[in-house]
Amino acid sequence: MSEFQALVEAIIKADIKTATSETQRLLDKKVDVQEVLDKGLIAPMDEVGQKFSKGQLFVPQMLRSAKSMQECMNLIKPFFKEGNISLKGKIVIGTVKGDLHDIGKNLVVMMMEGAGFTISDLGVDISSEIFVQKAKDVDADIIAMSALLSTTMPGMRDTIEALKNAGIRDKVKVMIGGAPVSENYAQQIGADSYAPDAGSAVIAAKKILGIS
Ligand code: B12
Repeated sequence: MSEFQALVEAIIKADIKTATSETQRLLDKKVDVQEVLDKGLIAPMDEVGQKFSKGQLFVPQMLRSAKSMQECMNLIKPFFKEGNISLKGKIVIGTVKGDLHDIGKNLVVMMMEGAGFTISDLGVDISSEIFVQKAKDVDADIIAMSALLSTTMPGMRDTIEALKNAGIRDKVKVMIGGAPVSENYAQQIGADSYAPDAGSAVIAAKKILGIS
């Protein structure tokens, strides 16, 4: 049985107590932190994401798994600062201007964090100027935008225009999502990627950055 099996199962079952005690046990044993992250936390969250995308798991279960993973990440976070572990890329995320829906966006954040991305979550009602400024500040790889209202979707196009005006469109990939958004809309506005749910968002983000 793999050293990470108990942790993997705890994340999938969303058993926070076992997940955190297993993470601590592995850290105390001086198991490589990168391996704890990759094999013990990211791998089961990948599985949870895939099950969610296939409709085999529902929002509350996914939220609980993501919460378990986040608690374990808190134990691992001090090691990030020492530079011993590599994260996948920097994502600036928010819900577009005029839109206050954030449940789906928060799920995307949790899954992205679980996958090892560094996230700057701007929250809701975010203007194109703020998206662009933050992307510059953190040297983002991806701007990810969420919209739940058909009336606020144009904010996504505005942000792409603002990125062009700021001269950084070629440096930052743009990913969009939210119930009224579609692949077709992504193509229309020149976004790099669209994903229909939080599990697929991780796969799409890795794809546009060319990482596995
Ligand atoms: C909860 C909710 C609210 C809550 C929001 C609370 C919160 N903190 O988010 C409150 C009560 C505040 C609210 C307010 C309003 N709402 Co509302 N709301 C909803 C509701 C019921 C659920 C949305 C939700 O959370 N779904 C669950 C999540 C998990 O799904 P999701 O958001 O789609 O996210 C998934 C994917 O889309 C994707 N995804 C999401 N974001 C992103 C981003 C990226 C980058 C990627 C890759 C993927 C991705 O991944 C997520 C996880 O899998 C929907 C109806 C519905 N069934 O969708 C209406 C709905 C979205 N609301 C609607 C409306 C009209 C309003 C109001 C205008 C109502 C009013 N008259 O006051 C206001 C607007 C307020 C504002 N300015 O934003 C309409 C929108 C119609 C439209 N297409 O324009 C809907 C569809 C209801 C309806 N049938 O009329 N709402």
